[in-house]
Amino acid sequence: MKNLTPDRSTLDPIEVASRDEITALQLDRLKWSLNHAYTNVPHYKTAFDAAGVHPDDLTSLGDLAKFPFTAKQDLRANYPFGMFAVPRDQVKRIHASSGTTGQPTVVGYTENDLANWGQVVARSLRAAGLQPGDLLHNAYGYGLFTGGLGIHLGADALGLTTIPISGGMTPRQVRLIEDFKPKGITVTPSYALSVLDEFNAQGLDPRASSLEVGIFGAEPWTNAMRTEIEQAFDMHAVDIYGLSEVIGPGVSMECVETKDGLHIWEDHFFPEIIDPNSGEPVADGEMGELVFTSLTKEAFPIIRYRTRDLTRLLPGTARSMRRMEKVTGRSDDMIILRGVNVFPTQIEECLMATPGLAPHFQIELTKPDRMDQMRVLCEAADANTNHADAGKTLASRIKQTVGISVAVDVADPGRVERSQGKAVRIVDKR
Ligand code: DLL
Repeated sequence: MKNLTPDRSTLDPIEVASRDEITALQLDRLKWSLNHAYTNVPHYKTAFDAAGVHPDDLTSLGDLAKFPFTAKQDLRANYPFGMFAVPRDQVKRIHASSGTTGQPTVVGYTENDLANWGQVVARSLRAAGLQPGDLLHNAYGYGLFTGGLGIHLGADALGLTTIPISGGMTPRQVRLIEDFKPKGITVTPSYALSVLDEFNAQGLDPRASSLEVGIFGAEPWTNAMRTEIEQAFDMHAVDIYGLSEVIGPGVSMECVETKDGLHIWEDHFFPEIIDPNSGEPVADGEMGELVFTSLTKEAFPIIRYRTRDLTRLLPGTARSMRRMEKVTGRSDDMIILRGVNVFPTQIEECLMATPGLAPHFQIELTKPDRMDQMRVLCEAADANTNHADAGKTLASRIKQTVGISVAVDVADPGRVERSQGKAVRIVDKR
């Protein structure tokens, strides 16, 4: 793999500023953001008043803990445009979550918001090792989902040449990578595996492709998966995180030179970690639920938004801004199986460590005889795999490391449903 470490002189000054500079900027911006939300969004006025707090009560960053949380249901209750803080005609762009689990969540951006979003995504793409003039194959979905258009905005801001291929039509993805020779690919890790399969199906060597870096996010993935993808493509694999409610992709990003967690672009997004049960903030370094407050957003300010993503905050390394550890699960995806908490990423880790199995899987939950049962559906890497042996190895690895008994089905290659965007890991038949 090539050394893609960006030249430090090309970074935004704030990326390498002192902590004091960063916190001073955060405090100024936080005061503005709380006032802006309180003055212009009825929901925030009502919520702050009910909690007996006013934006003027904030004199230090720690005072933020006095303010009420915002949850997904607050956004739903104000569907579609009730959380906007500017007149509708100043909103230049609308995005929305898919809404498969209820009413979609609608978010909006002013012209300044789009410019800031472009800046944080540009910063992220640069942290991955891309430079002005490089070619980017953008396979995140275009549309209401923030992935495709958000990355596109940042690629424009950085000065890349973008191939807006979006997700799907996998044979064409491979053909265009072969023909156009992009340096970077932006895609969900699960769809990257589908693209990898297609390389092999066409008899092409993915290691011989032009790709030097993959920028993977929008769903959890493990370091074991990183190693798998890096080896398969002979390229770097780095993690990008974000959520539509906060802006989209580009809230935090892993640096290609360190790959040690994701630097949060703290000049725009203020992070906290809370105990998900008590709601109390915990110290940096402790695990909990990630909460974000926007510092610069005009159309859709968001105050103490509970992401449900579980992680911890770590000090800066390659950049001054704090890091968050790779998100290996969200509380919504946690399966409680006979009293044991299980995340799909734990199954992924066990699977990746089992020889003879391909990296694709789904978890099926059933409840025969009133007892929850988990079945892991996976597939053989090739015709040489002994299905029964590989299945037994995986089941005993899960038993040893996660502590639960599961059934494992090892199907023929190609039998597990492929993702074209975010993978569906859990099929709940209970
Ligand atoms: O997935 C934004 C995005 C697009 C991020 C492209 C990165 C790349 P939503 O559809 O609103 O936005 O989903 C947000 O996806 O709360 C996490 O649970 C999960 N997620 C996003 N990035 C990561 C990641 C986009 N790198 C939700 N690791 C978030 C783990 C992630 N989970």
